[in-house]
Formats: sequence, structure tokens, C-alpha cells
Amino acid sequence: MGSVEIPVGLKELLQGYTVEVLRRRPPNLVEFAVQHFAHLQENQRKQHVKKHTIKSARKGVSFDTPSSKTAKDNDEEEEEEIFSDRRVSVCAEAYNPDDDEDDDSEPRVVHPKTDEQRRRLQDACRDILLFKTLDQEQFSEVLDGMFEVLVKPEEHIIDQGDDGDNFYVIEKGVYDIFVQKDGVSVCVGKYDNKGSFGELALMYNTPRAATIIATEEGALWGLDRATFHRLIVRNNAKKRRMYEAFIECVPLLKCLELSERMKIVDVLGAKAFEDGERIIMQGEMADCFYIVESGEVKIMIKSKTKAGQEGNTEVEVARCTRGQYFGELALVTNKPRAASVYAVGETKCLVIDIQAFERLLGPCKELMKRNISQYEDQLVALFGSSVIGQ
Ligand code: 1OR
Ligand code: 1OR
Repeated sequence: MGSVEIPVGLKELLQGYTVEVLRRRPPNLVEFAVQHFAHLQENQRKQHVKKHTIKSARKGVSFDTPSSKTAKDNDEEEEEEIFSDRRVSVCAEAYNPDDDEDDDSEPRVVHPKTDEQRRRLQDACRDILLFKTLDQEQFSEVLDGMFEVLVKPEEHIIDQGDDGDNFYVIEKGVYDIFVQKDGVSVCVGKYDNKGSFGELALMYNTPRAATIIATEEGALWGLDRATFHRLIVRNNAKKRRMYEAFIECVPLLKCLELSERMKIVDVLGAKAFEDGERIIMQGEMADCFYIVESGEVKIMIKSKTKAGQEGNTEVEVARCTRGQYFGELALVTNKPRAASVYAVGETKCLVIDIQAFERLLGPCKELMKRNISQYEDQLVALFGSSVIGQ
């Protein structure tokens, strides 16, 4: 018997329909299929019109893009994207969220919630960095679009290599992060009752970069791919415009490629602090890293008594201003925070979580370590050798 050739795009087309059915649970599957495929056809038509318009507009104009693809490559990529509803792997840098205007025609997804659910959801989302640069309306659309997911011990929430479906915010539970290294699955970190994951595959149209497994019973809030695109990925275009110039002049980040610096912008959050507000507390466990965007911070260390015990008075040891960073020491050494940090006047910082720090700031670690060795010299000069190794 001859082999049957599966047409390109068929699998993704049927998968897309199945995902929508599971997500929306329509009462009539046939009627829903008619609507779903009619909507897809309409989007394809619009994409063709838009892409041809863009292509004609590009003629005679030169764009400085990070990728050096030929016109033929680009044409092929566009065809592929149209066929597979953008789920094939498309080069991260080539993807421009600004092009995503069609997303506005997507129906707004609302998962009804009780008051109690909404309160829990709001608590879980309060410190999520990806939501920090959204305006009020976008944020409330994100909350509307989220749905509760209860998980069991050892459940795989995400498997490395899969296509991305949802982004997740943690309400509770501990989740291990595994990454394949030389064919072996290695635990590279964990989320402990806070944070979020699953943004990378949705942002860059890439396969899942890690496996996430629940170690105990837990609760998550999911956000579907289309809503994540419409609200978060499109907001990233604005973020890149807002922070590009600033990020370019942060000395620490000079050791990264431009595309890597832009990936930092995609996942960072911005936080504002009032005069005197404590940003970091000495002795606490660390989960993020900071760059001062405006204002100033002071670094205070509790002096130690001769017996090696912590004293009550704090001594100012350093200040950081625009473009300087702090909060790296605990992440690099895996120890509690070595100092407290306070805002001096109104201060704004860019914040990067520990997973993004590990993933993206590797090339800057040597420079950080050199600076850390200077802290140690000064610490000994100020307090004597008893404080080292705290
Ligand atoms: P995703 O959509 O690729 C897996 O699905 C998620 O795991 C990913 O998004 C991140 O949100 C999250 N490298 C890649 N992804 C990571 C990592 C990670 N940690 C968490 N995720 N590294 C570990 C850093 C502690 C780098 C490993 C070399
Ligand atoms: P962290 O994660 O330990 C506190 O949180 C941060 O303060 C720390 O990372 C550094 O980024 C920052 N000694 C210890 N921490 C310092 C120091 C410092 N300066 C800045 N930080 N010293 C000052 C050296 C000029 C040595 C103290 C005498």
C-alpha cells in the first residue's frame, strides 16, 4: 500500500480547533467548527492583504534588521506562518509584535470568576514582572482572561520541546525546572509559591525551553496563547521602545549582544519606590536583580559585634544611581541578601527575576564577580574578617 502524504498544516489546523474546543467548550461542535474555520480564513485573507501591502511598501527602502535573511527566505517564512497559524518555529528576532494588528479582531476571552477567585488571582498577580508595565485596562483584561488550574504532585505542567499553549502564574505550590543537557534531564531551579513561567514559547514562537513539574499539590492561573499575544507580546513592542536607549547605556550589559539585551527588556518589570522605602532586606532569600533607572539607592549593612553577632545599627556602605545595578550578590553566591537597600528620594528600578538572570546574564557574571571581590575587600577593611562567609 502506498504511503499517504499528510498535507502541510493539517495537523496544526486540527490541533488549533481541538484546543479551542477544550478551551471554550461549545455546546455544538459542528457549528463551532464552522465559526472557527471561517474566522481562520478571514485572518488568512487579512494577513495576505497586509503582508503584500508591507512587501510593496518595503520595496526601495532598506531596513536594518538583526537577521540577514534573503528575500526568498522571508517569503517562504511568511507562507509558512500563514499556513500554521504562526505555530512553526520562526526566528525570535524576526518576529515583530507591532505587526500583530489582527489580534485586535480576536474575541476577548473572559473566564467568569467568583469574588473570592478574583481576590486570589489579584494577589498572585501583584508581583508578576511581565504585568508591571501594562496599563490598568490591559491588566484587567489579563485578569479576565485567566483561568484556574489545580495541579497534582508530579504533574508535568510543561514539557520541554512541546508547542506553547498557555502562560502560567503561580498561586501556590513548588515547581521544579528541568532542562535537557546532553540527553539528561537536569533540575536547574525551582519556583517556590510565587512567580510565573511559560512565557518564552509564546513570545518567540519557539518550542518549550524547559520542563516544569509540580512537586506537591498546587494552584496556577493560566492565560491562553492568543490573549497573551494580544496583551503581553504587543506591549513588549512598547517596552522595547521605552527602554532600548537606557539599556544600551547600562555598563554591565555591554557584554551582551543587542538581541540578548532586547530579550532582557521583554521580560523585565519596572517598579517605583518612595523615599526611604526598603527595596531589599539583609538576610532575606533572593529572587530578583535590580538596575536603577532613575533616582538613587543606598546600601546599608548591619555591623557585627566582636562576637560575630549582628548589631542593630546599619552603616551606609555605597550608593547606586542611574545605570548601576544591585542585588546580584545573593543570586551569584546563592546566599541570603548581604545588605539592605533603600530608595533615596523617588526611585525607579528595572527588575529581572532569578530565572531570567540565570538564563540571560551568564556572560556578565565575570564582571559581576570581579566587582564582588572588591566588596569583600571593603567589608574586611570596615568590619574585620569575622563578617566574611556570613
Ligand atoms: P517556555 O514557554 O519555554 C518553559 O516553557 C518555561 O520554563 C520557560 O518558558 C520559562 O518560563 C521557564 N531556561 C529556559 N526556560 C526557563 C528556565 C531556563 N527557567 C525557567 N524557565 N533556565 C533556568 C534558569 C534558572 C536556563 C537553563 C539553562
Ligand atoms: P545582595 O543580593 O546581597 C544587597 O543584596 C546588595 O547590595 C548586594 O547584593 C549588592 O548588590 C549590594 N557589600 C555587600 N553588598 C553590597 C555592597 C557591599 N555594595 C553594594 N552591595 N560593600 C560595598 C562595596 C562598595 C562592601 C561593604 C563594606
